[in-house]
Amino acid sequence: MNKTNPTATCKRLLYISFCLLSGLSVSAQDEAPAPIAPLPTKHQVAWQQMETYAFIHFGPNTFQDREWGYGDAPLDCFNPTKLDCEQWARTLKAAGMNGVIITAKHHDGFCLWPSKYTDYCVRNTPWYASRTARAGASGGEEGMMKGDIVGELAAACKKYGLKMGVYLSPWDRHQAFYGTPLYVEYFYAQLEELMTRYGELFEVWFDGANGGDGYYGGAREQREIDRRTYYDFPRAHRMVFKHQPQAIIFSDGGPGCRWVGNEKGYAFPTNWSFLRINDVYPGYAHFEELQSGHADGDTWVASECDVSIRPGWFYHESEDDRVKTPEYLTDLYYRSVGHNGTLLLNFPVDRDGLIHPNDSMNAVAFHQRIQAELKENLLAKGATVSASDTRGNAFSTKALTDDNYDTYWATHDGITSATLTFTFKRATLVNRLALQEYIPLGQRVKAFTVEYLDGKQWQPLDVGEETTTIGYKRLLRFHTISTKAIRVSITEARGPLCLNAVGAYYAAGAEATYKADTRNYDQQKLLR
Ligand code: FUL
Repeated sequence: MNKTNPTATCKRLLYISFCLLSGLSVSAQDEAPAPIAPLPTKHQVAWQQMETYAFIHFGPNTFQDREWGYGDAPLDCFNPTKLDCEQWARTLKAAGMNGVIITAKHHDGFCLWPSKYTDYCVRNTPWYASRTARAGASGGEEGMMKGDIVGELAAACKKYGLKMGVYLSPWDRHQAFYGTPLYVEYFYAQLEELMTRYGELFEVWFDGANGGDGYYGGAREQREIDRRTYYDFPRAHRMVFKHQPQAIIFSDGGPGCRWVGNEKGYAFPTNWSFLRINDVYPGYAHFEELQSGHADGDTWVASECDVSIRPGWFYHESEDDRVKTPEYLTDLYYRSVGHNGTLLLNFPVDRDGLIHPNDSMNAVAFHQRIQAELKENLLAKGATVSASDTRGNAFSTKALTDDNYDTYWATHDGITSATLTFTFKRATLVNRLALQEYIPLGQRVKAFTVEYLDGKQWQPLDVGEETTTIGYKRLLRFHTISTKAIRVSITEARGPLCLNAVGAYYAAGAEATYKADTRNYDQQKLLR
């Protein structure tokens, strides 16, 4: 039983008539489909392929039980006696994280590296004194790293194969000159230190929280700046790209990747990797738009879903028993990576300077669970695929299950809807599906449906959320079905279709965990 999608068939017939009338031959197209703008850079594609990476929030707040330090914490509070960046790196690796971004400077202005430009940094803490005494004055690489937490993390990342990124808060509640032109120069001097000292960085984070009350060298007052102009962000972008051309710059509106509009770790199921770039600025208030992107956007700025493994970004002992469970984190994975975003999972390093065992236990169990749920693509061995349209041999349906990112199935020019039918050798249990568009050629799919063969009848598959965009990756969960065939129909797209992967999985013991209108998912409770 292999019905084809009537709309796709119609379009194909129209296309054939057009070719006959215009004297063109109806041949297989061997050349690749033309890209459809906006397009990602190769660095944006590589960044999206990382899928999951970690955040580390650490600083005086950790010792003062604060989330937003006022900028007045005494330097002697900072003494993580067991600090071990290799423990972080090992833990993050085991939790499936492919990189880590550290709060080199948070809003309190304290620097985790010994900055030339301020005394308000690790250099003047008890930790530094004991660290450097232990390390000795050996010079060389060890000498460069000693007493430098950003440096120690960079070395640990290198050792354990993680990419590294930095968070440099534009807002600084410590410096007396915050709000004046001098602070902007200070900000750039620090940015240059970070861009030049620690090797290759995959991401640079500029937070949207900017200006307000603070210590400001003892003034203890309110200071407002114009978020759109004060920092001259285009200058920051130039500086980053000069030293770190591959780095993805995060902010509310990119340019590398965008905030997803909530701090809860998920994107909406409809999620375009585009923004109308001139409409979005630091502190952009239309959170809802960031969660879905702009369908008519002119620039590629994919979404990053940030969330902490605990309620707070920084460590609080009172939250030791409020660490997100492996089940919760798994749910977030499907709503972030599976909704065309990346997952940036925060680990609040504790007062010893370590990732707390409750956090590492749950994070590692989360990773193992994802690996188990999506272990075996049942379409790769046990199924045949037929497509209502295929561009040419170079773009055959084989590409969908060959595990090669750069091969893809494509349709002819003019064909923007098509049906893929996967037929199993025998009835098979399935409860997860994965779809991927070949994003180097753009994000195209606007709507699709999924059906399964129930006896002799095609039934719609209830995946509990709208089936609209796909993008880099779309993951679908549903109650376990036993079926002989699955049919994916792309019903609307911005151009010919280019899909590089389709997967069907059976997550044993993990029934679909939700069935809700995700548009209402905690929307009322957005932080910020
Ligand atoms: C926010 C900050 O204000 C929080 O403290 C945290 O760093 C989070 C990741 O971004 O905007």
